[in-house]
Amino acid sequence: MSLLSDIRGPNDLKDLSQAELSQLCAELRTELIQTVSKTGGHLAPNLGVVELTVGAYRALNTPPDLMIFDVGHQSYVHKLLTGRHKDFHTLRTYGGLSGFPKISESEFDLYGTGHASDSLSVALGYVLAQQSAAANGTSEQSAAELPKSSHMVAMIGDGSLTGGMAWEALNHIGHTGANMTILLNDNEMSISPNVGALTSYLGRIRLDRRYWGKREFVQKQLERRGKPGKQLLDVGIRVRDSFKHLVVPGIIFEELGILYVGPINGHDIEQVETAVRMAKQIPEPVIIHAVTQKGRGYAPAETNPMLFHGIAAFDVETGKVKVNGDAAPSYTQVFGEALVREAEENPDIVAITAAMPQGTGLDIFSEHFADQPERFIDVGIAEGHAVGLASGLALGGKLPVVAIYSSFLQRAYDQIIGNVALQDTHVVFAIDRGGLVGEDGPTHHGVHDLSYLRSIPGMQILVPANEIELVDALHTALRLDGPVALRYPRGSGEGLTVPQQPSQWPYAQAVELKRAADKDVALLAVGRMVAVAQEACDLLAAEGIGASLANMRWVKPLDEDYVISVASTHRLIVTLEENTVCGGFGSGVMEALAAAGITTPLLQIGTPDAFSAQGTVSQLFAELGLDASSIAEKVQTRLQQEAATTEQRAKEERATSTETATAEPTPADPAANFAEKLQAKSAPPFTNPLSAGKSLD
Ligand SMILES: Cc1ncc(C[n+]2csc(CCOP(=O)(O)OP(=O)(O)O)c2C)c(N)n1
Repeated sequence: MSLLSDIRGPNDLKDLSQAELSQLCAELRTELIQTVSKTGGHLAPNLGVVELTVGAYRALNTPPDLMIFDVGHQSYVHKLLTGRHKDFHTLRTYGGLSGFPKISESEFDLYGTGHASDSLSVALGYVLAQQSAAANGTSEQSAAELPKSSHMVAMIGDGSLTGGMAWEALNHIGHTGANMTILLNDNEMSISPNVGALTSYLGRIRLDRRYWGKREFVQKQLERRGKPGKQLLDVGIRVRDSFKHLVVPGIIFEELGILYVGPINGHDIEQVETAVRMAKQIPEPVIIHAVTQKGRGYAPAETNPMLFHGIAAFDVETGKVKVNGDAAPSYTQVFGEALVREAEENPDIVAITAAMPQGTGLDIFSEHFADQPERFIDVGIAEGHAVGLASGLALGGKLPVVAIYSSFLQRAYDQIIGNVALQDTHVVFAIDRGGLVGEDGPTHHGVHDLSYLRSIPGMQILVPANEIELVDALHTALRLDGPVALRYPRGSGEGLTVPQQPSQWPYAQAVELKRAADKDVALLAVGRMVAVAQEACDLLAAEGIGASLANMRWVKPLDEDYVISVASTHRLIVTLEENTVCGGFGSGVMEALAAAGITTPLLQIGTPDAFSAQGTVSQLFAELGLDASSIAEKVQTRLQQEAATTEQRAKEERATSTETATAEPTPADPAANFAEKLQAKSAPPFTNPLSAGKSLD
């Protein structure tokens, strides 16, 4: 008899016996392993929080009590306990359950997370809003909308606790004394082993056998906190004599005004439940330090929690990833290997990651230069610091390469502007996951970087179209001055053989790939869209439409001479990018045309001004009209519109002319000829059911 399928909400956990709880945890683990083995996802983090989530929910009354999850990659157990068991097989698929909490998915998902270290700020804001409503009274309606007497628990990992935003929140939480619980899930891991002084600090607490693992101690400690009541407790909190400093673990939190409880065994439901129950009763902020094992209960994940942090589909028996043997090396790998070759030549190169050595390919670098550890820096989940640090390193004579995913680099926007661009330091930003990333969905799509970087004075932005170009772009970026960004997508390259000796790109020059005899349209593409545009060119050619094509390579500085030259000779300019059309590459082309006073029609194709869904990249390309047939269809439609407009204008001009008012267009009229050509060729136009009605124009 399955217990899991009968759980409708967290309150259903309350009546379960110890034996049933053990069975439930086993069922949860089986479900996690079976589902993620098919869909891929964050397995090890979730296996590690099974008891932590169950124990916390047993102590809470949900709703109105609520839990919020930092990053949210460990929220699968929460999803399974909050009415989503039936749909769990759709995890991370197109139209299915999100791999992260999502407000629109469930009333139990208080907040849509995906990026690290923000849970404490959000939780505090929520608590303060409730406090304010309770203290001041709001309008009848909004007071009614707020859940009554709810308690907020924020679950945050030791990795995410390294992020600056979490410490800004701790600072504020201690100051406000807000009644909330921080459930610190300490598994000693970020994606890779956690780094930094805080980690060493937590490690010292963990290793102190006076506290860890002794249930009596936990019990006593909790009693000391809770039982004597608030009055005693207040005294207890305030009296911070030196002896207590020596013996009470977690003093760093206590000094900030946050009561520390722990360390407790995060796999002991009773300990977790007791701790959360006590924390709920204490009208102060409390941090419960729970020690857990990442990947718990599945041997391959316990042995290799890094691999199983976020894993593709795998074989449950062997724990081996089901790899496509023919897949070309990823852009990430090509970048990592190329940087090693460059750094062999240039001893000033220093590589920086913000807790993502594997994800960015810098693990290759760190292993290669293991004997020069000063050349590889992992700052933890601290993107802003990584960028500030890079600028200082550059000022000190180093050549820093900061490798960060496009969406996570958003965290460091101020540092990119103030610490790097304004100082004109030569920092190279290697921006991985530029474009649509697939199943991780909207929090992780890297579709804003071209826009947010393009507006920064002095920023140079290179967008390689394949893995050979990636190596060349890196080679080029390392030889420029000032801030330089190169951005490339997630996943496999095109399978091209990367030459050992890279080439340097001519500065701000596009590469024309095709010049059509009939200059109907010029496609200007960057990155992965170059290959798609090539296909679109072929489809257009089959329809008798002459399409020229250029790989623009440089989003900034733009090859304006080239843009102006094709705009002067073609009927339509089309820009193609895997970035939002708002302020991206196409906007750069538009600005260049406007500045030159050129009025050639422009069609900008990219991701829309909306958050894109999760799914495979090809599903998303089809949905967003970024695949070749959708592009060809849009181009054809736009050409027809332009031809019709031109013809209409010509008609109006003829009508106003007294001599030729009744004359028919002559066969030599180019607009009429072109309109005829399109009409003859284009009925019916390309059919793409997936893109119907979803034009991005
Ligand atoms: C701002 C930001 N940077 C990087 C990441 C990538 N990331 C996702 S989970 C994770 C590690 C989190 O470690 P921890 O909080 O300890 O959770 P665990 O997986 O160990 O349970 C990282 C670095 C992110 N989601 N957000």
